[in-house]
Amino acid sequence: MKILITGFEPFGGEATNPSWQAVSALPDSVAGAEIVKLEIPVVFGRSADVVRAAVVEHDPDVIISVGQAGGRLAVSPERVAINVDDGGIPDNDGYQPIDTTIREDGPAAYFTSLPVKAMVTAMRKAGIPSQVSNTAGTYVCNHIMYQVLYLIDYEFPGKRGGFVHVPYSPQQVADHPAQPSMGIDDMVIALVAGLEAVLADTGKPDERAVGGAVH
Ligand code: PCA
Repeated sequence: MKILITGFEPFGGEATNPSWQAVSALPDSVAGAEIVKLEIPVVFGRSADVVRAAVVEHDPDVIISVGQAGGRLAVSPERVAINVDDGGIPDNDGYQPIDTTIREDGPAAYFTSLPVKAMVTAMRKAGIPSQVSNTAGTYVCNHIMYQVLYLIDYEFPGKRGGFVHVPYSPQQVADHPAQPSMGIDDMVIALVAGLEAVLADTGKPDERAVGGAVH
């Protein structure tokens, strides 16, 4: 079993991106599975090319991307990716799409094929705040999640894919007073617990746990 897990380079004026800091600190093996780590650009389109090349090179069973969601309180596995790019800020190549369809021949949305409820339960059992998220936004994180699930749908059947957002790191909130943060070590604990939940998953329906949102 092999898992490809990606983190992003910094964007939006930040000096660091906690997603890559946490991903790069992961062990090389979790529950017997090989963990392949990859830093990817915060760029529409090119991020997906980089991930696709790594999928071809490594042939992973599972592809998980991790990104920074400044302002969030908890590590949040994403339920769904939508077929739209709508950049609130330009990407790292200066491109700012507005209401652009990601894949003309793709569905309006893809649900993750990861067991997000079981992942949240595992992260919480490991002592880290976690909750399911029902929107990955419309920036590069939603883009890469959609692109990975599209690639699995059209080109790499049988693989599983999904996305996890992490909060700011404590270092980042020195510049964002009153924003929540989480230490990189805690993100690593959460990600390992989430990976273990993915690996323990047998493909049966996800755990039936309360995790919805009222708004
Ligand atoms: N977060 C951004 C893109 C890269 C990242 O780490 C997002 O949530 O879209």
